[in-house]
Amino acid sequence: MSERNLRNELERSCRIAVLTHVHPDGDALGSATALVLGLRSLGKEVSFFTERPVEETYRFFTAESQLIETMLPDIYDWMIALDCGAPDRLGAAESAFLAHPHTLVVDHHHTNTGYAHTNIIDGDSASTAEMVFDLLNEWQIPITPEMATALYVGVVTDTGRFAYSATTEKTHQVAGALLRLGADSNEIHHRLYEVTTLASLQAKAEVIKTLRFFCNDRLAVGFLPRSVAQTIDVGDAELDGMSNMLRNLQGVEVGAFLREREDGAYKVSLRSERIVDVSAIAASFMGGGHARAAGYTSNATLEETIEALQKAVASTL
Ligand SMILES: [Mn+2]
Repeated sequence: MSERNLRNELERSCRIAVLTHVHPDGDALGSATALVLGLRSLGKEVSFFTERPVEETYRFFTAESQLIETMLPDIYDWMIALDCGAPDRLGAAESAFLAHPHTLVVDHHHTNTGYAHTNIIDGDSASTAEMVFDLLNEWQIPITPEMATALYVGVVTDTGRFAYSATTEKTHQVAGALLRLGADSNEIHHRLYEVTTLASLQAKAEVIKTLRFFCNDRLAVGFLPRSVAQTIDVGDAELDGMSNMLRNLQGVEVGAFLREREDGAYKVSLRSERIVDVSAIAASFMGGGHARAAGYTSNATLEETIEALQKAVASTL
């Protein structure tokens, strides 16, 4: 379906559900917020669903979200998934999405196989927010300052502040257009990168205590136990920069941050400097992501998880 026909289809629909991946990041929430507000400006009844309440860090720009438990898939004419590389990343909404007759995916994960009826996938795009920016323009939906702010958050977070290799000339052009449309980059940077919490600082201290090196010190692994996370009450968004912090150590190629989840499994977040394709490593453990930033979940023990990771990284160095 062409993007214009798609707009006509959406134009004819009344109720639209917008979804994104579990543990939504800045790009997921930014692109979803802009699309939700844009479709609402067309008079559509648009609901935005997340599995858990949006984290404090991101609340300054997000549209109000509802929890997936309240979702009644039958009442929606369309279901749209943004920034979600695979259907299982939709969490509790996966089966409803796959069963729905009118679904759209907009995503930039190059591992996305196109699990919706209509798929707009661009593995070269630095963020889903850039793609939503293009779609809103294509559909001639005006971008308000609120929407520009949300999209700018998506662009700036998914490019690591315009630093990752996926950042292109176009990324900067989109960012420039968003500033012109009312995004306040100083305020956004302040909210995202300067304001920190005591919990985040304490989590860093804990992770530094666990730090271990492998592969001739090219792999740095840090770990946060569940008991500690609970004690300091730290959220996912507050742990966002942890694998970057490890990767940024001099001489380190891969930074790996392991967080013990409530169910005892380990969420492994990987960042690489410039050689190792961490999306390939994540994919070998049923995860996904990008060449420089990827992740997966491990159900093995901590030591088994680290050993398997160490072997996978060693084979690519
Ligand atoms: Mn993204």
